[in-house]
Amino acid sequence: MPAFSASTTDAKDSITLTSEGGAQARILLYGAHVVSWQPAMRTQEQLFVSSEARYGDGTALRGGVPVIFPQFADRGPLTKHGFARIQVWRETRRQTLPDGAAEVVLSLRSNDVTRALWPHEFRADFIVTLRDNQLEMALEIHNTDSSPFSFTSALHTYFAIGDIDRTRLDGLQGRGYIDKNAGNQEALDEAAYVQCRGPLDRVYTGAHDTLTLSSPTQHTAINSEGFVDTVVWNPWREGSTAMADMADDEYQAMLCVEAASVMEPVQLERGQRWRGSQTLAALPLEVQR
Ligand code: TA6
Repeated sequence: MPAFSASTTDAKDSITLTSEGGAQARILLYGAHVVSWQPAMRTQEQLFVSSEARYGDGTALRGGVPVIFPQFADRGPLTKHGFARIQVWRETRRQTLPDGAAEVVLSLRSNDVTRALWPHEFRADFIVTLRDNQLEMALEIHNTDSSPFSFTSALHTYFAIGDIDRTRLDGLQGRGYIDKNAGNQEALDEAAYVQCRGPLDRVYTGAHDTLTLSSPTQHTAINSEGFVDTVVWNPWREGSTAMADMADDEYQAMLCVEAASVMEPVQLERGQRWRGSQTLAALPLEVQR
């Protein structure tokens, strides 16, 4: 099972996109996993990948943007977070858009392995569109079966934030959430912004406006469409220590802000399609609060 190497950018198992103005993103075919995003205006990597990350042979990479489908976490009978992140996807299109954006489409069809786990026919397309200071990731699910199915899903984005003590997430004030660390209790977030001071694992329910993530290395507007929930997760020291694929202190350098559909499974009739996307836009660091 290969260890993840950030320096190998031309490996045959990954795709590197470059926008007209020099932004770069790298996507592994394994999991259609975005593992790197560097907008044109930044010198810092914007996605966290653990120094202990491994991938392949059923192991999901710790960091980047795992594609979660058809089951979020352990909310169902499947393996945790479903199988999309541990399947090898196929590149089906790559193009430059008229505005200079670089785009790639990776696809996954139901196959013997997925059918044995989840008996449905589907096609999944993951579309990554890189503009100079924006990364758009869209997951499209097409029910190619003769009967309906339902699923939960997420883009489990790990942001590289540099210092968890100087990181805040704005845009969730007044929203209800399910607190996984408190036995899935419902709560209302009255705080002006989310700041981690210990382990945090929340599913914010229902649609909301733009979120803004601010840290020493990050000032990013986060928008989602199609996905109706937002998951915010940091395992803190005890969680990092318990994970074999994360160094004990790496919780200080990451925060997951996930576009998700968790509480209400998406229902797809035969022949129907669903699309969910998360768009990250880099903002100048100097206007950070
Ligand atoms: O999205 C948050 C979460 O469901 C957490 O509860 C935590 O377990 C995390 O995902 C990571 O899951 P993983 O299977 O990648 O270890």
